[in-house]
Amino acid sequence: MNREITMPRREKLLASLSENEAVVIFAASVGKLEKFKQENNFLYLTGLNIPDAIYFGMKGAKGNVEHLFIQRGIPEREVWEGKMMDLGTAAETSGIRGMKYLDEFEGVLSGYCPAIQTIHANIGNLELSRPLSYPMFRLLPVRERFPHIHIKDISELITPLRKIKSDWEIQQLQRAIDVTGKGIMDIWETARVGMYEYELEAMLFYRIQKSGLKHWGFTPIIASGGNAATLHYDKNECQIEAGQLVLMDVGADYMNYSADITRCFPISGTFSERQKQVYSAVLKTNKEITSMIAPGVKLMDLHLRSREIIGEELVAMGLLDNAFEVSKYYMHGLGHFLGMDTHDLGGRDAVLEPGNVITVEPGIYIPEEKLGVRIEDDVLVTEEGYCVLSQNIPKEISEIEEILSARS
Ligand SMILES: [Mn+2]
Repeated sequence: MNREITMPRREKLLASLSENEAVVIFAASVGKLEKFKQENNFLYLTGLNIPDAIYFGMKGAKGNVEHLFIQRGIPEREVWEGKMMDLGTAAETSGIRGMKYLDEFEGVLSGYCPAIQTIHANIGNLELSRPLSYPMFRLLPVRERFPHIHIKDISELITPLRKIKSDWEIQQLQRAIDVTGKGIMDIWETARVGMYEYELEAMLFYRIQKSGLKHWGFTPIIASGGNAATLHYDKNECQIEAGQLVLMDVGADYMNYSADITRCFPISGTFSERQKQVYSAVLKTNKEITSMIAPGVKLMDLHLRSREIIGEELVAMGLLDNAFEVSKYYMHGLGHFLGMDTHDLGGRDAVLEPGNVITVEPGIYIPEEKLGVRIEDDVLVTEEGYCVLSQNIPKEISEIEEILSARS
């Protein structure tokens, strides 16, 4: 991600500030022996995959000011962590002129503070039951010494930007989706009765990495039989038994853009009559809701309509007397915004706009029958309506059974 991509984003962000408002975005830190994953707002605005840096932007009386604070390359530390990025490379990649070192942050920020009214930072939601985020912790001295400054979470400012995806962003997301889809289809050809859920997880991750993508977008769910009725089942520890339907809710990450796909398949090769019935009801909902997607449509209306359809289907199947009780077997929302965060910025009250990407993921979960079905696609809202980015990943019963029948 270079400066041609990130500079216009920062220009838009700073343009949305009032005079004497500032933005402070903290990069992710390196966890001990953990894989580094950049903070998404920082990456979105700077394109830099370096830990512990800080971006500062401000709309001042004399125009915009920008600084980027990065770590000094300390030889003793570089022995362990590798070469640090130097100021010149960071400036070249990001297009930020006011480069500084991290140990200058407090001093530089103090100089601007008397003029600043509001700081928008990636502090997250302040909850009494949870520890302060690292960005809030770093900004506490500001609140103490400059009590006139309001410190607000950045999401209000950055959501309108991040929820409209550029063509470049769609390309990254499409890559993540295609690799995920190919992995899912490979699993259909490889999975056998008696394998463990974690074996499928390992095989899928191997294929994702072999395709050049390094991370999962989120913890994968591989749920056989009744495990699929636990919505966020992520233990992936059970042995898959003959006759079970296996639900895989998975997504590879590419350039911090995350796919989010759910497919279900019968481990024995064919759907039972009951599995077919429930699967068909979910598939019908998935398709009808997708066809409603267009600019101006409310995400909430898609959700409500999905409840109506599934409610009717559940009554027809004899599972409910009254469609209003749909929550008994369909207890989650229809979908969410998708992007750098798997549950991306956007919110449930959103009205769809061209450039939004959302998931469509209706489901039916029947614990007493040890059965759970969800079919999840990733859908781009276009000027004309919609484009299903995951359309190449089969979801028809006949298509899935055909792929499974090719197993030896
Ligand atoms: Mn999802």
